[in-house]
Amino acid sequence: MSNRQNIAPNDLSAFWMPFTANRQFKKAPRMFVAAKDMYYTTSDGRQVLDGTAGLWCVNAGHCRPKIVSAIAEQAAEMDYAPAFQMGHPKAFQLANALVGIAPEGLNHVLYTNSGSESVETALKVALAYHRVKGDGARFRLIGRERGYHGVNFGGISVGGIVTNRKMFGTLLTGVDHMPHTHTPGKNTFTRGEREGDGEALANELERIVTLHDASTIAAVIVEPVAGSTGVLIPPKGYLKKLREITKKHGILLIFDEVITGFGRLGTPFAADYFGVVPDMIVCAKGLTNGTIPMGAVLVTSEIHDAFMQGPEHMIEFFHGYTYSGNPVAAAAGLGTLETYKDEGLLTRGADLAKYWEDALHSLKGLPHVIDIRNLGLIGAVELEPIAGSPTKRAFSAFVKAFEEGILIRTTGDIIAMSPPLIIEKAQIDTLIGKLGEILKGLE
Ligand code: PXG
Repeated sequence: MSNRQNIAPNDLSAFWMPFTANRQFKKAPRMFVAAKDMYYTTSDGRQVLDGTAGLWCVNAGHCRPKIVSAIAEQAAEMDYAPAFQMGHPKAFQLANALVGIAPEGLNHVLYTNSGSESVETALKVALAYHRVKGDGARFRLIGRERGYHGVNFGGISVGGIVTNRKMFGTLLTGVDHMPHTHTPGKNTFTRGEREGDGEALANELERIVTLHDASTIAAVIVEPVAGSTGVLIPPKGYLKKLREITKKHGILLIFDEVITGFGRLGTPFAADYFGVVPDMIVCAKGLTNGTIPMGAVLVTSEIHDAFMQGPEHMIEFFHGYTYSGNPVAAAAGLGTLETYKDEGLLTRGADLAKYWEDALHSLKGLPHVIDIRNLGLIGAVELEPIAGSPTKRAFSAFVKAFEEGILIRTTGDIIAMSPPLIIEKAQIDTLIGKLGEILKGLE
């Protein structure tokens, strides 16, 4: 049976799709049926240039041979091994490989199955860490306005996107939020990081520490570059200052690198890009190139070692998932890291970043474009909302883009792009060129 068949809309009702306008989608479905390198194939046989690495995860491009064969071979050899009180070699190999590319000092890995679970895991490690050190009064978790840390209860509690929070009751208690780093209407069309207000914004954390007292705060969690909320680039010096303040007060700093991890900024992790080493890194997505669900939390030896006490037959940390370190996912992770290494992908973004920046900023002056932001191989084009119909203009751009053969993402009236790290300059030209034409034709 061909996989190119058209699927009738009334076949689509059973699947309640995630973060999707279900009724709109099911009236006019957009389906991908195949993918290779930089391109998807649609159900009607068209090629679509992937401007978003799937959902920020397919960093090595699609259906890469080493990853495909690693998955196939592992699935045939050993599909599953119990995750608790048993092991299998690839989970250890992958942990070692991850530590090998991680910033200095992040020497231990806990596995999860998604970014959301990685966030929950990191928050729980933070609380438990202080407790095993005899500092259990540190129970507060500090996030940031407009932050996105997945969709589970801890993540939406420390997160700051109102639509993701308002339906879900009281969330976690003991959470506070720093202000976001965006300055709408100011600093527009900045290339990369802006100067000026980094330290002042980070100092807002001091205000929160003063309010609650440092002795009650367990951890601060931030995305080094906020992605889902619309690509907010931190001002220069901001993350360094957050590190200084957290260190001074004995507060753990968690970087949520679900988007920024694995080469997105032209360095293995954003921590490397900004020269700031957190106490934990939360990751997922690019870990397996989007193929098999898997996430991880990298932690320092200081954190890990604090748990390694008490009788040796006792479980040290009461947490984990059935699929933590799943063999097929671990094989996919190894195939992915090998592909990144073979092709220098974790640093390739550094060579392309300037070309990407120039291409993006060439859209300045086109109709409705009110801001353009970029860092590494991340880019955002913010559109003036249609009065009374927020999000409609960007969504029309998204649908038109799909029809014209490019895949972009929108959040609110912001178009976000994050192509696979294998993208060629000519493909950047195509992506941005087509987007420009679409913007010219928008209502
Ligand atoms: N943290 C961050 C910073 C993320 O960006 C998650 C956690 C949650 O990961 P999971 O694997 O549970 O989805 C994310 C996910 C988008 C978009 O286009 C972003 C994400 C997911 C889907 C779409 O903005 N980020």
